[in-house]
Amino acid sequence: MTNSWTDIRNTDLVIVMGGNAAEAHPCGFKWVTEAKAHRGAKLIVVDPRFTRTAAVSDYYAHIRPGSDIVFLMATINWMIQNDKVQWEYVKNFTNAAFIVKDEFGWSEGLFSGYDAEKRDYDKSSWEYVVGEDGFAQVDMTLSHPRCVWNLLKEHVSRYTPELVEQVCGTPRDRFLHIAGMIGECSAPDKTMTSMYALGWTQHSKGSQNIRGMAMLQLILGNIGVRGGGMNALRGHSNIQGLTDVGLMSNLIPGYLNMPTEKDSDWATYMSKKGFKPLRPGQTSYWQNYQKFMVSFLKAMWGDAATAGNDWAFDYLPKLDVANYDILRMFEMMDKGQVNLYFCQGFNPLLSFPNRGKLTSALSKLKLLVVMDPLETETAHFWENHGEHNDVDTASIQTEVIELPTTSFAEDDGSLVNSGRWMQWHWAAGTPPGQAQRDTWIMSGIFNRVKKLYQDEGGPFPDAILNLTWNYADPHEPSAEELAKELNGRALEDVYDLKDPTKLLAAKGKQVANFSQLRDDGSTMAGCWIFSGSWNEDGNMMARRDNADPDETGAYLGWTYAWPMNRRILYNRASADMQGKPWDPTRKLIEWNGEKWTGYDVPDISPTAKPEEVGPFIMNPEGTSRLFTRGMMRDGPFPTHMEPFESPIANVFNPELRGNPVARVFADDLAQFATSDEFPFVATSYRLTEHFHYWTKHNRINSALQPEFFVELSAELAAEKGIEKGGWVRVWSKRGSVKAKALVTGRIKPMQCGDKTVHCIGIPLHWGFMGAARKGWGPNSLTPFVGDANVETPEFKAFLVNIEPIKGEAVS
Ligand SMILES: Nc1nc2c(c(=O)[nH]1)N[C@H]1C(S)=C(S)[C@@H](COP(=O)(O)OP(=O)(O)OC[C@H]3O[C@@H](n4cnc5c(=O)[nH]c(N)nc54)[C@H](O)[C@@H]3O)O[C@H]1N2
Ligand SMILES: Nc1nc2c(c(=O)[nH]1)N[C@H]1C(S)=C(S)[C@@H](COP(=O)(O)OP(=O)(O)OC[C@H]3O[C@@H](n4cnc5c(=O)[nH]c(N)nc54)[C@H](O)[C@@H]3O)O[C@H]1N2
Ligand SMILES: [Mo]
Repeated sequence: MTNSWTDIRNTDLVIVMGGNAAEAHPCGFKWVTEAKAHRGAKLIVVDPRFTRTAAVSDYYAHIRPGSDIVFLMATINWMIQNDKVQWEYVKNFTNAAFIVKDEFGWSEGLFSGYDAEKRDYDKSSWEYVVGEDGFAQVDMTLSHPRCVWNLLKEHVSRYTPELVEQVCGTPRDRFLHIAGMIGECSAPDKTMTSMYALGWTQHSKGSQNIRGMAMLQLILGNIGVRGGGMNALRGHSNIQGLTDVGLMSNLIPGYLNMPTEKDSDWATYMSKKGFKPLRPGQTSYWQNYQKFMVSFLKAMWGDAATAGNDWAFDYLPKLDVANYDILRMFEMMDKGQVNLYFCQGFNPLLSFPNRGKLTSALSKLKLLVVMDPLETETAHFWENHGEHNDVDTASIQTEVIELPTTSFAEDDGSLVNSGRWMQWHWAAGTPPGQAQRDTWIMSGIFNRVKKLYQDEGGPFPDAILNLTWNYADPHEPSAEELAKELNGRALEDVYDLKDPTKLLAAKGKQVANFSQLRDDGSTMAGCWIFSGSWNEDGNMMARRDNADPDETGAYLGWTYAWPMNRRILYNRASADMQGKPWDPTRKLIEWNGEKWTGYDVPDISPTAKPEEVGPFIMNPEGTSRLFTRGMMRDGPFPTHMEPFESPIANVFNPELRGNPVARVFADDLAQFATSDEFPFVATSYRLTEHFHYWTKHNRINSALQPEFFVELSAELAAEKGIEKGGWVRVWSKRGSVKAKALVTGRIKPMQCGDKTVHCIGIPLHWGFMGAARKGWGPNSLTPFVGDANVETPEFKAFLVNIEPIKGEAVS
């Protein structure tokens, strides 16, 4: 989230598109209710299904799964056509004025530089014109034909209300009504908030869906302001923390990059992190990259990381592919390239696509270790459960070891919520039976591996033998010790860079925040963005002061929000070029002639003059980006792409299938279907009454939603002779499931041009372990392909067929 849950109460308009907040985030959704009750805010929902969020909305429209880019680009087009643009914001705070290279272009659904064979773009034309002075050229009048604004105008001109009707199946008048409601929020004193989750991410172009809304929010001037923002509703209680501490295979904690094999040494790696400002006087905060990276390496390897050995840079693994995401790992497993799979707090057999392939992959392992408090399907993948897991046990040679762990409720630690609040929690129970904390188990493994290297040697043991491990109990580091390590401390006395007589942090003390981190080896920090969360003032994450002066919803004394306890990112953009709030009634920060003051921690140097320094300090431009340059693999603007399995051809180019740069493994390509055989669009989702695959182990939840079902419209049921409550078979090119039919008015057939599109909804909570009745989920059916940028699987739009199963009783 750019903003916070509590800030949603400050909005005028909520758009829930690509999520179902009332059911999947019911506690957070209360802030929508607050905004409606106390500010008269309105709620728009755009979803293929009439959800319980839709049930309390002011306006609802249905949309064909996987077509949101058309809707969003058409909304931007409508804003431009109807002059619903926050002009001062767009000109000064976005890259609208930047001039783009002549070679950049778009035609027939593709941008310049496409190479069909490599399934990739040469992105060199997706860049600004840079002058001899090293700065990007701009035209503040926005009249230059090659400025971002005019390129955007042309790009979105193809997306008309008629195209929305034809591609999204959303009636034109519904689209226009929504555009009108959104348009009101271009006024500087009106804000809209975007709440989204998997309805947008789980597509092969998921990142571009989100870009589309981010661009719209920038055009309306809604980023960095109270009641605005791009608000990703995170899933698992600590999934925000997972990405923050770098659990993605291509990340190092704090969103630093894992080196690739092209980064043959430290100098080469760092040469790509220069981040020279692209406009005069801009902050370009990533210029501090080296301080964060060296502090991380010092946290990892302490005294063994020295200037002489480039801070032990060589100890880090170097990626030979873009990333080792889960799809790639299972592909490799299936090809027999993986011996041991360590599966911690994860149930991929049910949660990843194409269960047939996953079963085959797990069967090729030598050893599978599962660390989990529950008996998961993944740990029991080899067991025959009749039709619910029909495997040939005797032919599977994988050895499986289950290590029972505690769950988060039996642990101390911190959970980072969607709003980046790091909230400390205390264990609420003692672990049952032989369950042990994850830290105990992992320490045990580390200590044993280290001892093996010590006793027997082996190639390149340095990274393991030199790993810092100074915990009071080396067999079980405490949550406190780990949290302090993430915050970081001074290894030598640290002085003010501008005043070398001023001591900031004495040797051995916790650093106050990341401004005290250094690149000369005098500091360490496990995760620079967490710096400030446990400093010499104590555990800031444990704070529980709910005072809310001026009723802004910021709660600056409640826990700790990274970075720097800032509650709204880019908050300098809440004020105009003179530093005066766009909306005085929703003041956030303000320039008082000398410095920034106000109700949040300024997201800019406190003395940076408003006319000189741009609000988007992480970008070398100082502005936000309507045109992303070469940052996204699939284009600097979002362009419409169909799902890999779609009933409709891409209107711009019928030859294109799915996202033209998404990675597809050869065997999977052969398993993608077309709509002549599989005519119906399926989408998958969760239910309020269950949490993934945990709560089916709980009798109360299992009673609330006892049985696997699929949802379909009354029209499709009539067409297929399916009875309400009757059994149906649903199958895709990859598998088949059996379910009860929920015939509902919540899903309607959609008219896309001359094609009627029927949608089938599939909830995901059933398996073959636990207290609930056995069942399936969507992932026996889903395709094995992910988003081109981040590899989130395409769970939300794929093709199936359906038929009634005759002869069985209707319950
Ligand atoms: N009770 C409960 N709450 C949970 C969870 C749980 O298991 N149970 N899981 C948590 C986790 S990990 C996560 S990630 C979040 C997920 O939170 P959400 O993303 O809100 O949940 P989903 O139910 O997966 O999907 C949301 C909606 O997207 C819609 N949708 C599908 N395709 C499209 C599309 O192409 N366009 C648009 N506009 N909408 C589409 C679906 O119809 C569905 O209503 O929920 C979290 N909260
Ligand atoms: N078709 C389809 N598939 C989907 C989705 C979808 O919308 N559609 N949603 C996707 C999403 S967003 C998600 S997040 C995934 C969820 O997929 P998973 O993460 O695989 O599902 P969970 O059941 O949440 O598994 C988490 C496991 O962690 C265990 N656990 C809990 N606490 C601890 C602990 O402290 N230590 C350890 N070691 N284990 C612990 C739980 O017992 C549980 O077995 O599913 C994905 N799959
Ligand atoms: Mo999730």
